[in-house]
Amino acid sequence: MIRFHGYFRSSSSYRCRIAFNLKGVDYDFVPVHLLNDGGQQKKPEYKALNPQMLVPTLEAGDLTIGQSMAMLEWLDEKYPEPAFLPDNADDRARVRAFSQIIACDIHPLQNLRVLAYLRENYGEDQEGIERWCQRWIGDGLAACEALLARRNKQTTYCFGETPGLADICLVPQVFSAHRFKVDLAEMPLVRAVHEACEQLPAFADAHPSKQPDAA
Ligand SMILES: N[C@@H](CCC(=O)N[C@@H](CS)C(=O)NCC(=O)O)C(=O)O
Repeated sequence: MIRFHGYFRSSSSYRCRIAFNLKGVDYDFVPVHLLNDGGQQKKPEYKALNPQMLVPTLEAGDLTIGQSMAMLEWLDEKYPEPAFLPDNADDRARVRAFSQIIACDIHPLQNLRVLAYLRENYGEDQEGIERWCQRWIGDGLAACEALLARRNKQTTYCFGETPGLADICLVPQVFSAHRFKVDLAEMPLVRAVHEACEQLPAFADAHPSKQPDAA
């Protein structure tokens, strides 16, 4: 049985929850509260599992890994249906490029430890933090919108008629955009994909508000 250590509001945990649901894979959930007890991700027993002290962590037999994108690809290889990636190299590259805007260039800048650092070392207040997040999430999602506009044909999900890796990354990022009051008015394609995904139980059931550890 897979053990999955995560936190309800963590985007990278949210990605994996969507992925488990789409694949129909069961797992034991181990909550790691990022704020309680000074941050349970910093406890030695968790650090032994994940030296980065970040959620999520996945354990399956001999495998213990952090990094949600590695988990998504592992799940896709272990449980090929439904596929998260298209069947040709060019389309796979498009999907990965879109997903990596979110996973590599947006999400790290809004991470709890980065925001805490801005507060503690640069004296940022809540308004300053929101402006920081709005800037980086807004710029990144604007690039995602441009990539969606560039598709040869408009599709229900990011890159097809079934949801895949790009959608798995986009939906949690839009959740964070709402949380940090990012204006998505000029991003109709991002909003349309988000709305379509939210209609699917795999996405709806993965929403932070539905998790057992939701505060
Ligand atoms: N690139 C990593 C990012 C993991 C990450 O940043 N996790 C955040 C929650 S979304 C975290 O654990 N933050 C705890 C902290 O900042 O102390 C992944 O995709 O798994």
